[in-house]
Amino acid sequence: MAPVIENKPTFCRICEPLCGMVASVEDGRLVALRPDKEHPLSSGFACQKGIAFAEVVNDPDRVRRPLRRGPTGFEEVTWDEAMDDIGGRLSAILRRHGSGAVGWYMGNPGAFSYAHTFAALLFTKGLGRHSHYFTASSQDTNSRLIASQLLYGVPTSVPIPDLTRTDLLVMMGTNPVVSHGSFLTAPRIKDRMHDIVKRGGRVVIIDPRRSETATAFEWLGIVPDTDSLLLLSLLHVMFADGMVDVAAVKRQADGVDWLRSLCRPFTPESTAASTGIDADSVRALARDLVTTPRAAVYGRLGTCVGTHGTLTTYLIDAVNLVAGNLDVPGGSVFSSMHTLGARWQNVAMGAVMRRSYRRKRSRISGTPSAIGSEPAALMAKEITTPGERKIRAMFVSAGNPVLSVPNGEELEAAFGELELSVALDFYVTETSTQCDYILPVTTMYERDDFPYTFQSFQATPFRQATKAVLTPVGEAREEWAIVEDLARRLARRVPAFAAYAGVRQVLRMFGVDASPRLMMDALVRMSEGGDRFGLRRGGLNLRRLAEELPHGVVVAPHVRTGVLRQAVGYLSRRVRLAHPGIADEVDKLSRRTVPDGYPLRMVGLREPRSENSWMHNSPLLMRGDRRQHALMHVDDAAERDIVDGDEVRITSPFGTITVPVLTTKDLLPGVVAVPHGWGHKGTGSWRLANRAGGANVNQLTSSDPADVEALSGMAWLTGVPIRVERP
Ligand SMILES: Nc1nc2c(c(=O)[nH]1)N[C@H]1C(S)=C(S)[C@@H](COP(=O)(O)OP(=O)(O)OC[C@H]3O[C@@H](n4cnc5c(=O)[nH]c(N)nc54)[C@H](O)[C@@H]3O)O[C@H]1N2
Ligand SMILES: Nc1nc2c(c(=O)[nH]1)N[C@H]1C(S)=C(S)[C@@H](COP(=O)(O)OP(=O)(O)OC[C@H]3O[C@@H](n4cnc5c(=O)[nH]c(N)nc54)[C@H](O)[C@@H]3O)O[C@H]1N2
Ligand code: SF4
Ligand SMILES: [Mo]
Repeated sequence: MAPVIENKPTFCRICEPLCGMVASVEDGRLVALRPDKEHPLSSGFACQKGIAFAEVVNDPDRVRRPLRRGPTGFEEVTWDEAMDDIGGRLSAILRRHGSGAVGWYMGNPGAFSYAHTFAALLFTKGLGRHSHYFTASSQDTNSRLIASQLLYGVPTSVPIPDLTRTDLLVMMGTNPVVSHGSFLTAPRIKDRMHDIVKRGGRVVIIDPRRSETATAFEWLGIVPDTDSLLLLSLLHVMFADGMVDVAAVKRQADGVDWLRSLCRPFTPESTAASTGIDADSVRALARDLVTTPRAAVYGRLGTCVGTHGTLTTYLIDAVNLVAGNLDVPGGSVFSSMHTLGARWQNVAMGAVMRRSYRRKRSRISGTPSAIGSEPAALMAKEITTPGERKIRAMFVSAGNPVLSVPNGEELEAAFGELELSVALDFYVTETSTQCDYILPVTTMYERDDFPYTFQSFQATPFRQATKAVLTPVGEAREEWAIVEDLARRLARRVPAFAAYAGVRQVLRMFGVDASPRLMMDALVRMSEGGDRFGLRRGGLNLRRLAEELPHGVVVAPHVRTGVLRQAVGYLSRRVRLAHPGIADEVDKLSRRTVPDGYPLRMVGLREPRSENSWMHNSPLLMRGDRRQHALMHVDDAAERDIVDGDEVRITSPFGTITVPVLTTKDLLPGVVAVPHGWGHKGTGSWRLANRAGGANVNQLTSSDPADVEALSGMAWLTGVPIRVERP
């Protein structure tokens, strides 16, 4: 009998466009993945990583059964043995030291699973209010979220460019041709950007490197970590040259005069030497942003991970506001699910978040907690520093912080001090190899999903949900199920969990499974296009999405505008511009110094065939004997007698690495670009990744509390001072 192959529509959850995919499945097992031609937005596009994911699902190096570390390495154990021991040891730690002794780090892929996100958060917070919660956001998004919290009163109100309607798109610190967009869910983003040019508009890329995106559009080179100066000078010009419709801006925002005096000293002539962008270009850009009716500035990773990420992000939004481009068609807009009562949810959530921001501080640096999480750059010190709330038990799910946070070696060593460490992952990575247990988890195609995290960043309002399209590989379990199991085991010993387990038990007796899935269903039903629990015939719910609309559905042609008053969590319903913390950051700009002996600046670099640290074990992605390379300007190389392919030593005030270098003219002189996510050193089980090796660029970044960004706890990952030598 011929094998029966089913083709199941679903979507990719490696990165943010969430491209439509068709999984060919035989007997519950994945045979192949191909792009979904019937997906309304990605319409037949998927990148190499999306296709290669079949190799991750079926990877022979994948962890299939729970692993426990023994004297001679990892050994397989049963789920029951693993969970029993973890539950017992965790309860003992909790009894002795309280919830402050427990930490959880959730990495980037966690954000792509609603159930995982809820599980990690509820579990950690459920332990008690002293527990530690870290996410990859402090290397990624916290500065963006805190800028939103300051401006709009609520961290989750994040404006995005109105991609499908704008005529001037200024993109700072982002390379969407390679990254496919971030804080901006837009399948086929490159095509959408070309559309702007086709309709007579412009796309301007502000970046120290003539990136793949800058090559395809207009490039304005900027010295790393100076974007806030450029933005202050743009604001200066707009105000000083009388371009601003002050009355209109004052209808949207409080503190306009405060902002005007904040940017007064920053003439474009005074910032040019630092930014490398001359005064005439600044004036022209300011004028274009004001006079083009549909214009937007957008910033992403490169503007989030500098020394003043929150300030830079705040200023991007301030430029959009002052230029008259906030919350208008083609400008910087708030995409939202438009859930019933969203306005009051924003007020309530904003109040809770702002309160925790004021009150909860890192015990190491005093940095305020950003959306309930602590700086991951300080995780090692949270483990090694004695005193109350010293971490003794650590969970890591969907993260590889030994490679992704500053000073991986420090963190690696710190893991050795833990009394209990548990990884939820499907690989033995540089991080999970340090743990006492590795619990095998399902990949995205082995679980149902609704991409909750990304609903508010959609350039075209869209909904898609999927069922699991495969049966779990080996004994893999979902994170939510693992946390549930652990919570049940703790319930007997930890009061918070007893209450939690009890409530769920009672609900179950009434036939209600109070799972994250139920919450997602309620969200879909109460949001734009939803069925309002039956009140709106033909409306959406989670089951209908997954079963009847498997390719997804566009719920509105464009992002709604004129919604600022709903997006703002302050009772004033207006943007709040005046903040002492922002003034402090501006103050610090003039006091920045660079230590002697580090004449160059390091920036990051994402590659089309990598996803942070975790896709280097796919033969398809690693073909051609791929290796990590740093990029350096030809003139800087020549000055140091360095030629293409040379191994060079890169030294920052914080560490040293050795990498091969490629020379290029597509960089500002003085800038060196180094990809992150490499540095596989044979401790993990991923054989191909180990062979490719590379260097961990985060040995060059700082885990010193003084280098953690003051307002949001962000790691400092760009513009790091370095020198480069032939070893
Ligand atoms: N192929 C691939 N795609 C990915 C990922 C991946 O690893 N590989 N990772 C995913 C993740 S986790 C994320 S968060 C997104 C990120 O996606 P993006 O936000 O697009 O980030 P990057 O691709 O890192 O591009 C950042 C750009 O900022 C520039 N830059 C560096 N410093 C500065 C600066 O000081 N000022 C300015 N103006 N520019 C600067 C860099 O040169 C670089 O071109 O990508 C996602 N997509
Ligand atoms: N120098 C420098 N450092 C950076 C960056 C940079 O640009 N420069 N970028 C930063 C950014 S934007 C980010 S987001 C972080 C990422 O930081 P992390 O999230 O800590 O690191 P990843 O490499 O993404 O590791 C993801 C891990 O999750 C596992 N995994 C994949 N899918 C699943 C799943 O469904 N469930 C579970 N449980 N595990 C899964 C993978 O096997 C892998 O071990 O790194 C940051 N670090
Ligand atoms: S662009 Fe991102 S979401 Fe789309 S197929 Fe590639 S990895 Fe998957
Ligand atoms: Mo990220």
